[in-house]
Amino acid sequence: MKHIFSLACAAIFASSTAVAEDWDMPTPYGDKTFHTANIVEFAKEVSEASNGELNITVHSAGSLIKHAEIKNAVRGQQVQIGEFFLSRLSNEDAAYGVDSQPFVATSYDDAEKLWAAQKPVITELFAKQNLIPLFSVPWPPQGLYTENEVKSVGDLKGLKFRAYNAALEKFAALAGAAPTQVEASDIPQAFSTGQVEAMITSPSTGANTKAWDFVSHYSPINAWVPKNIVVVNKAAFDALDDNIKSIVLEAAATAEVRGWKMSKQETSVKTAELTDNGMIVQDPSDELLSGLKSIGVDMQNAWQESASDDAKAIIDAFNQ
Ligand code: PCA
Repeated sequence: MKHIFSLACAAIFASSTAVAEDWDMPTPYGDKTFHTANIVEFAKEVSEASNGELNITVHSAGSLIKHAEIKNAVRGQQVQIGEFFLSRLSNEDAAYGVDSQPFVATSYDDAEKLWAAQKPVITELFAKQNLIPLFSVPWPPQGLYTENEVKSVGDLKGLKFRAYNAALEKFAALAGAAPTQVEASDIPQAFSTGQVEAMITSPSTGANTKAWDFVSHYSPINAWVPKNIVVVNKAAFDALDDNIKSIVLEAAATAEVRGWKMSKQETSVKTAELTDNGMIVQDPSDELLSGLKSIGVDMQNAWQESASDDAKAIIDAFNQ
């Protein structure tokens, strides 16, 4: 009897260890970031719903894989799943970058509409790299951080400007500023060492990096609403049992809805945090806004020339 029992235990143990999976999930963003809180909750839901058969460990702030390498790390199965800033892939295809084009989609409603048009196109592009997009969540609308009040585009001239992707680099350069790429987690150091003196980012990233330590003005220019995306390696996903696959997809759908909600809440909460810490939060002047928008128009024209038909179709669908 005892023998049969231990055999049974061994069988249960063997079968559960055979199917239990441990996945690593790198993200460039730190623990204070709402995106990170959202993916930690996603991982928890998957682990709970699967009774520990799939455990996802989130590695924040670029601790496991640097931002620039995350997509390829998932592709090469160095990790099974990961999060990154979607428009960083615009050098591979313009379709990845539509959400970071200045003044195309500037509100959450726009962003939702744009994502609906973008999703099928990038899903196909990712499939060619054996990647499956699971969910995507926007950052709050992007605003301008400067030491002095900016009344027109001319006031940006020569400012050392922090950028996080090619579109922002181009935007800053066209505005006469001097852009440098800096990861979100390196922002405080970049300001304190004088590498940069201005930036465009969300109130979330501004508050999380204590922008008030370096600059005194914030202007919610709401120039675009860029997204993070979570992708999974197709082979890793296909290797899961069907019920675990469903659990992952369900948790992903929940995380997308929760993430958009969190993002919207962040906009007001984090803008208030900037004010509470002494920053002057000021709507942009008409002159500044129209100057920035005209740079956006030039960028959009250039974008149209470089984009594939599928990428252009995203914008057409969005404009309908
Ligand atoms: N925060 C990230 C991306 C966009 C945002 O709001 C960053 O500044 O790097």
